Amino acid sequence: MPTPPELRSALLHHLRYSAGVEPDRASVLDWRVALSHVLRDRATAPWLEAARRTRDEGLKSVNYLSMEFLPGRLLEDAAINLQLRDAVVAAFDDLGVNVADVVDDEPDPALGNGGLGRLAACYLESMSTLGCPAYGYGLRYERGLFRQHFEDGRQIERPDEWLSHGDPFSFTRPETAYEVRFGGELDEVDGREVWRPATRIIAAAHDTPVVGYGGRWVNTLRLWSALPGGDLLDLDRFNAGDFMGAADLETWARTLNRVLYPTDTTDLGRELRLSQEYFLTSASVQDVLRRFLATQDDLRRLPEQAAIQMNDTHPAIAGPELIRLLVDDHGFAFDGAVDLATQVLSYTNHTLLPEALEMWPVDLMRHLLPRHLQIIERLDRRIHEVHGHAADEVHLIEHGHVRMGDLAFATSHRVNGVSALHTDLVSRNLFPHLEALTPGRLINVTNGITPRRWLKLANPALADLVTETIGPGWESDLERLRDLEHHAQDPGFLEAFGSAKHQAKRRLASWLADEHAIELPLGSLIDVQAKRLHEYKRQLLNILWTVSRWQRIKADPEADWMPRVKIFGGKAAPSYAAAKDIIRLINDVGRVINDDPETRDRLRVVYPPNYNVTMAEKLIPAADLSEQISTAGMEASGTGNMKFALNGALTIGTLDGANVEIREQVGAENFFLFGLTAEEVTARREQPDHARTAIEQSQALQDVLQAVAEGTFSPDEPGRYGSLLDHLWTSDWFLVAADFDAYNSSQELVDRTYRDPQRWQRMAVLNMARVGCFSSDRAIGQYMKEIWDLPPAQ
Ligand code: H2P
Repeated sequence: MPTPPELRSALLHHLRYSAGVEPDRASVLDWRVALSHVLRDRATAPWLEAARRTRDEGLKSVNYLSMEFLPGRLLEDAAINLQLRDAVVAAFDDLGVNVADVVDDEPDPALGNGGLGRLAACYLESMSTLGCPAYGYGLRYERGLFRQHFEDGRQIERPDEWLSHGDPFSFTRPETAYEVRFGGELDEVDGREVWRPATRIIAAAHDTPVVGYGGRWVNTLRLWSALPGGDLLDLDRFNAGDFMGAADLETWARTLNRVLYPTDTTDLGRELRLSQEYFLTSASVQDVLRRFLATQDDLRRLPEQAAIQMNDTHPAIAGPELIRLLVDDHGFAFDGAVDLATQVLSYTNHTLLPEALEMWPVDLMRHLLPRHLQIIERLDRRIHEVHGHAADEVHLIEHGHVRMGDLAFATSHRVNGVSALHTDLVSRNLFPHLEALTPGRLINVTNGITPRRWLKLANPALADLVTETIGPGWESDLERLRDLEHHAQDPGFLEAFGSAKHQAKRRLASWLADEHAIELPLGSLIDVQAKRLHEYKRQLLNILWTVSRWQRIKADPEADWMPRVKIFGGKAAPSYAAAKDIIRLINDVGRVINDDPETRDRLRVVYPPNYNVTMAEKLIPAADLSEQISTAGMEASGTGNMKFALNGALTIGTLDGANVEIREQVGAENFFLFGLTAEEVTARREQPDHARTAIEQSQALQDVLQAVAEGTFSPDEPGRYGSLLDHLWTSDWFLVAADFDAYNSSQELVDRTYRDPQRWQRMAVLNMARVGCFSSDRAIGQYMKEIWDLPPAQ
């Protein structure tokens, strides 16, 4: 373990030789470059050692394919896991450099949308912590997800330049590169299919070390980018003066990893997205085979050495790709290749939403991946040959589309849902026929979160209190938090717990003031909904209730209202008009309410733009109340719900996703439950005119909708929310109206409970103490045992 003076000289060394400046001329960026190199150096020895052991001891490794990774800032997390954070702080102090500025200088790579990408990052970190050899495979989007701004309350998207100052914590490996082919024709030569592709793009690796807690094991996050190779530039066209046209192919190649998820509402957008998915998958699967063949030559043994996990359907082309490589390049018979691929592959389903279960038009597939389409058709025939009539309802291709969820299921030996309720719904509503053909293939692994980032890094005051109270070690054994239960009645501990929350609120307040010129009234109940914007997550329910609260305060200003701050964080997909309307409504309502002198000391709306992992690290520790209010049956799991509970917030939520299990763990009396159940949701949707009926039964909701319709929050354009209101009155698929009154009653109970600070804190302590099972270490332990067939810890 290096001492602060050793770290200090290492920082000075890298400042000089990696950043190329002297200390008196160094900018914050220079210091960050130096720190990145110092930490990377420390990660490198265990990283190389992990790779060597994996090779020499023939350890099986996991290959986690994901179109999204939301790692958050890397440096502080690496310092914590290398157990160097205190020494780094001391070294910078000694150098007279403000370490907070250096940490804040690091961009937050937005290589994902929300929970799915963040889960991938938590899992990779847990695999390192548990010593499970693993590669995370993704794309190195040059610009990531967009940067969100608000203009007149509307979401505006701007490119996110996270790489503009380089990526000093990673290694670029131009020699770890694979050709990925697209388009072209199929030929039959000597009875074998030969694919003659039209385009070949080189995928090159960028590796980021992922340090496990304690620094004993380090895995790799390998992100691909298209290499603008010489072949991509058409020199004849260039020399003829057509400079732009000459670079067409090069532009297309770079487009593959330019942004995350281009809008797929156009044909070209869809083509690009499928190309991105194939680019990631093909490069990764080729890499898995190359690594295997570097030490062995009998590919039939691949399942003993490699597991490939498909994170949702985005990499579902992995099945056909692995089969293609085995058949076309390694001489396997089709059936043998399918069996082998299935033993290696597994698939996590993260959603029941039809729009997220990809279906690619057959024509597009034929145009882009003709050989894969042929393999999928053959797989489909094979299922029917093997299972006969039992497979009558199973179709990998239907209505001119390839069903990627079914394809992923059919080519995996294990499929998992991400919470108990979700897995049950997947089994009943999504894959009932496939599951009947292969009983036992579908299992549940409830999601988890890493306590290193989500408690130790994000909430230092609370983390220190936990260590003082129950001793160290909880970071890698989160069930130990149970010991806190013994302190739930101790007034001294409850006071310290309350003061840790207050510190987190102060940190949030100073960040909001500095970055967004927003004032946070510290004496209020801090109520947070932070997640991707989606109608099913029901930010709309939250903001309509906020309007209702405002109206009630105004109607009875003398009453003793518990002050609240409603904080929102989240981005909407650029083409998702309804979600963008909701964003605008939140901002419009916020402007009116926050300016109202009659209510502003009792109700505020705060919506800082550009929600990301770094913002989550500030919001979550400060929250008193966690909003997990999705329409039951629609949120697969949620992981924010776990992070808030771990940080001592109480949840107001529906019986949805992992809320169900969180409530079981923390106790029904420590959870604010409301709303229809998943079954009731299904039944309610079938009732004719249920939307209108629900609104007509709620005077409070009618008052709110009337205010919105009259333009109270959009006086310059009273009709602004016409379509949103229309939807509520006529269809209300997400059952905002049906749950409105129940949500209100639950919110009133929140107020009453919060009035008794000791009681609230006791409940919060019990929440924290009882959510240890939602550690991603537990989840990964389950994946290792039940899916990847790996021994517990290596
Ligand atoms: C999704 C699901 C969440 C789930 C997460 C990880 C797709 O994330 O909707 O319920 O917890 O995957 O399994 P999100 O909505 O946050 O983008």
